[in-house]
Amino acid sequence: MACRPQLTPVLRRLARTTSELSRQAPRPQVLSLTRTAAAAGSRSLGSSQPRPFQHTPARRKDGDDFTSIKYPELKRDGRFGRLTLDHVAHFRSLLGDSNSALIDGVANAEAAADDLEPFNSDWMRKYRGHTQLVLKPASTTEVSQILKYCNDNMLAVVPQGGNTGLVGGSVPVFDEIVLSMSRMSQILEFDDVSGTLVAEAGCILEVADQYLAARGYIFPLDLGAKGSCHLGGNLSTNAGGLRLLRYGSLHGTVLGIEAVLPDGTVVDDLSRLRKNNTGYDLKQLFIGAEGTIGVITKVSIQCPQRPAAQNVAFFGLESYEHAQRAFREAKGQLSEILSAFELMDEGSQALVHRVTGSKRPLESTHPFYCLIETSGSNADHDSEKLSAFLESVMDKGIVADGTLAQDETQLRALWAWREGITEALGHLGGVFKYDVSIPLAQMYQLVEDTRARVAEAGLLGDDADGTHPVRAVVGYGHMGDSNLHLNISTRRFDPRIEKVLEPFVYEWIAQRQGSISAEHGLGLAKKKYIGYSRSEGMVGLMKQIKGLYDPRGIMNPYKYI
Ligand code: FAD
Ligand code: 2HG
Ligand code: ZN
Repeated sequence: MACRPQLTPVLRRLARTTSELSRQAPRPQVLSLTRTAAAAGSRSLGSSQPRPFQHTPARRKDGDDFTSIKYPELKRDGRFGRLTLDHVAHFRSLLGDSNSALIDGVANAEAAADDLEPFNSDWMRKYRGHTQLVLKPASTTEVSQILKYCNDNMLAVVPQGGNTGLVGGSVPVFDEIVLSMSRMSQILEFDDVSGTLVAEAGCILEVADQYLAARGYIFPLDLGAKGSCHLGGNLSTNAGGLRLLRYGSLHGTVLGIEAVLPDGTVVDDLSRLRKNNTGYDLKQLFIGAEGTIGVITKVSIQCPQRPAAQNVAFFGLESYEHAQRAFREAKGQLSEILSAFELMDEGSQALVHRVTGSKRPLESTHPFYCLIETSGSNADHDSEKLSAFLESVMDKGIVADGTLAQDETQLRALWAWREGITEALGHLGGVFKYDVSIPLAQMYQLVEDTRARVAEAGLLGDDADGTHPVRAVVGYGHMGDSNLHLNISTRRFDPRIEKVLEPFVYEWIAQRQGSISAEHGLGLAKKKYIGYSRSEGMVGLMKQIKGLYDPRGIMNPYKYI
């Protein structure tokens, strides 16, 4: 992927014409989360090398972080059977005796505890279940046999991909069986004329993208957890990510799926066709179903050609109004080469800086920053367009300061200031996360109103002695998709925080006809708030679909609706 060193002179020229702007030659900075990650004993999601998700090696001895204890209103559904040694023996007969296929805590809970822990705990360490059995099928037939048996015996099941979900959907609440898709990770087919990729659901997103890169193609989804999340998990959450603006939603790019219903029926809809109007488009129901109606086993997806040229610019802006103007200009001037438009507030960038210690991309601080990426096939054409864009937004006083990546390393370093926010926040303590969609004009107002409310309640303070339980209220997200991530970073648990935030945030969104879950899904975290964004009638229809596909209710219970 070529980045255009020629862009630097453009910025230098602009610096001479607009004196108040402190533009500079780009300074390469690579965010290093690894150091702090190791120190905190926490997890690190790389973006360069696909690598398995690093879970806490040792089981936590304390029990008060179990979901069942933190949320006493959740009660185990008595209709579900309890696992017995006979059940485990049956699963061994299906999958074989090897540890790679099955983790058994039924026979000896204590001995298996450390192996089970990564499957019981979510990425944020906010949710923790009590599973005693992890099954790792290696084929669709095995998934089908497992689900049929579970359905017949009323055993509840949680499908699990890379376990990077942010709403507690991928881990059990009580003793549900975890069905891990990690052994179904093969790329099965690629057509280098049409760009159609077919892969098993457990294929890691970054592995698929690297496979495509070697063939001149790109996966039409990219997100910070790409080194760990699975394609099946991506589809099941209908993940949006960093380039939805350019490549659209999975509802458009996914051509087909293979899935297994709870009764073992294989849904054979692995179409490779772009057009297929023969009957209901049933695959769409599985995209965003979060494992509540079946298990996705294979995916067929339309992949675009990998852009030959890519550029990234990082800007500082004086207000949210300026960010909106920059977005309007970017769409108008960069049109078909614009591939990402991301927003970060100063609070979010200050926290990344605090965690990584990396030198910031710009000399001065600003209330807002935008990261713009362009991707195109003609480097000269793209460069010309970006130069004209930069000149214009600076001349109009929309952008206060900016820097451009001059090579791949700098491009990655600039992206890290955006992609690294979630991980940095995770290192600082607890986080209340809201993933919302609101009409653009009002989007950042939610952060300001929430911050004011938390401050008025006397909970917010960036003090060294840690007097206040809330460290910061920050906002960032996919501005190009009107998708805001409101994050409240906390120092410690304090019941007053949640009371101040909820239902305030949800009511605020509902009043503006927004969505309380723009891209992360409902899982356990948002289940009870669905009514703020969906009418009773719509929820009723969803329940009918759930009842039709999963009449015994064994799939990912206690979540979603
Ligand atoms: P899991 O977390 O394992 O599961 C998620 C849900 O899908 C669960 O309900 C699970 O039961 C179900 N599921 C998993 N696999 C299957 C299957 N094969 N069949 C049926 N159900 C299944 N999300 C975004 O949308 N955009 C982002 O930009 C983004 N950035 C992120 C950055 C970081 C650092 C992190 C930690 C997360 C981010 N996420 C983002 C959230 C998360 O990565 C995505 O939701 C991702 O798609 C989840 O994939 P996974 O394989 O980890 O699924
Ligand atoms: C992102 O856009 C992800 O970085 C995660 O969707 C957002 O952590 C979050 O709230
Ligand atoms: Zn996001």
